[in-house]
Amino acid sequence: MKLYFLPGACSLSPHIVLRETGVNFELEKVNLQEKKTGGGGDYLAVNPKGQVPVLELDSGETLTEGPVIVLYLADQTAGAGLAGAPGTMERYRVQEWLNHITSELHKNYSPLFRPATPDAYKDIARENLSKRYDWINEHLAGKPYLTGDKFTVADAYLFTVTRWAPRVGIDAAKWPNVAAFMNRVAARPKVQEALKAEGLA
Ligand SMILES: N[C@@H](CCC(=O)N[C@@H](CS)C(=O)NCC(=O)O)C(=O)O
Repeated sequence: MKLYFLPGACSLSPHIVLRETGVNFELEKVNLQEKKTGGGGDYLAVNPKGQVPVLELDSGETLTEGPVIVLYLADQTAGAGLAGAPGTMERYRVQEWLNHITSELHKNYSPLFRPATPDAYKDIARENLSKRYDWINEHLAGKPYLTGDKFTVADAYLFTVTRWAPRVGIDAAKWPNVAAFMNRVAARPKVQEALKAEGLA
């Protein structure tokens, strides 16, 4: 399998999951501005949406959308226990979190990275994120991970997007349970490996 990624972008989430599962994979860094693959090819031919992540399967087929890629990976390596079994409440809880993170966090961060976004819009996006982190902070009280004691693919995604907070003027330290969660996930050996491989550690 091959993961198309950009260092520190949302592709870090499936990158962490790939390492946590222990499968063999390759990485290919994408130039998102020029929409070029690492080898200088047309990235839009890989993903017409022009975004990372993309997971290229051994069959040559590609899968896009981070929350779907991580569930695919969890299902291929069910023994790693990263998303609960399909059809169980454990799985629906993980999906509930993936959906929340993608729609309420990830896509509130995105406009904060675009220079053309008006300041008033950025203020609203920061306010939305703050409200979400208030709730996540409460939820994480007494729990190491989002769904309880076990690390899941949802934790990899929350970690990935919350790493962006300081870059967009959000101080995650004001949510102590979120800050502790970030340290806990960052300390996982496979997460360290992923950060190092992306040049972020
Ligand atoms: N819905 C997609 C969104 C992916 C996404 O927003 N990727 C960003 C990086 S974090 C990207 O590639 N941005 C470049 C662009 O949209 O042109 C997913 O969840 O995978």
